[in-house]
Amino acid sequence: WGVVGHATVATIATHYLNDAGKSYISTKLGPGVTMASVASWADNFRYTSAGRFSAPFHFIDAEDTPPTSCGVDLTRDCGPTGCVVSAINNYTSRANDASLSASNQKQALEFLIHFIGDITQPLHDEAEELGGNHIPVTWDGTATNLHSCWDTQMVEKAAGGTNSTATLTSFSNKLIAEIDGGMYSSAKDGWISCDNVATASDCALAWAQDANALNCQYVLKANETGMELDGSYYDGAVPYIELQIAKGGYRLGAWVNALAAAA
Ligand code: DCM
Ligand code: DCM
Ligand code: DCM
Ligand code: ZN
Ligand code: ZN
Repeated sequence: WGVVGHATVATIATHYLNDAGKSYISTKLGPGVTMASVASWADNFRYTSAGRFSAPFHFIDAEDTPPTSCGVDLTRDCGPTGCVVSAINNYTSRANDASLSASNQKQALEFLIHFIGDITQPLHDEAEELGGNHIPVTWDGTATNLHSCWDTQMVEKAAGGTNSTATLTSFSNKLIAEIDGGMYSSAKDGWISCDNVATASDCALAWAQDANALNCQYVLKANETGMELDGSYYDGAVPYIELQIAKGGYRLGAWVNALAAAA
């Protein structure tokens, strides 16, 4: 996801923190530092020389065959340099590792806030055409690629704007209302059925499988090269985008509450 997606995930997560979760965030990130304000830090860090090691942690390249057959195989798909599943496992453990410096624990939590968002973007759980980066499309006539549209253009259109407090507040509140009493109210318990920070790798693999399945259901069904996405493709995608962002936010809130309970 781009900045709006990550900030929305973090804003939704913040809404679901219990008292222990709120105090955990304040202790680890520093007083007054919001989850939304650090949610895209990992995307800046990965392009620095110090942060290059973390670039593979944003995705898992599932070598499946969409749209016919989808699936993630951790042994096959998580390479020696790591992937989003191993990163969530590593940083879940590091966030609560009292033997690490406060700054390393903070960085671990910032990575988690980001990766629990990225893992719900279907194309971050897919190897095909480099997660869609190599599928040329147009967005309102401008040349781009399928991955970028899922990360940014379609999210901004669904949110009603680019990154601003007003956009984040309205988009987050809309999705929170659907979680609490709307179309997600019966699904939400299933989103956090894996909530044991001691089995983070199993949970993250289940989350990757869940998002990867959407590549067969919708994301990679329409893959004629150069297609215009700002039309019927967007209309079909928006329910999945909202679902995945709501899911990431609700899960992240529960994960932080679980980290706080385990600390
Ligand atoms: N690091 C990490 N995960 C690990 C070990 C290290 O992300 N399991 C990161 C934290 C620092 C960098 O590597 O950004 C260097 O770590 P250290 O400070 O432990 O040398
Ligand atoms: N930052 C962060 N977590 C870190 C390092 C940096 O959230 N572990 C944020 C704080 C600043 C920005 O990234 O807003 C730039 O930080 P730096 O000066 O450390 O590169
Ligand atoms: N990406 C991905 N799978 C890959 C490579 C990249 O999901 N195998 C994601 C990470 C970024 C986007 O695609 O969100 C663009 O990556 P980059 O800037 O590395 O080209
Ligand atoms: Zn991306
Ligand atoms: Zn990312």
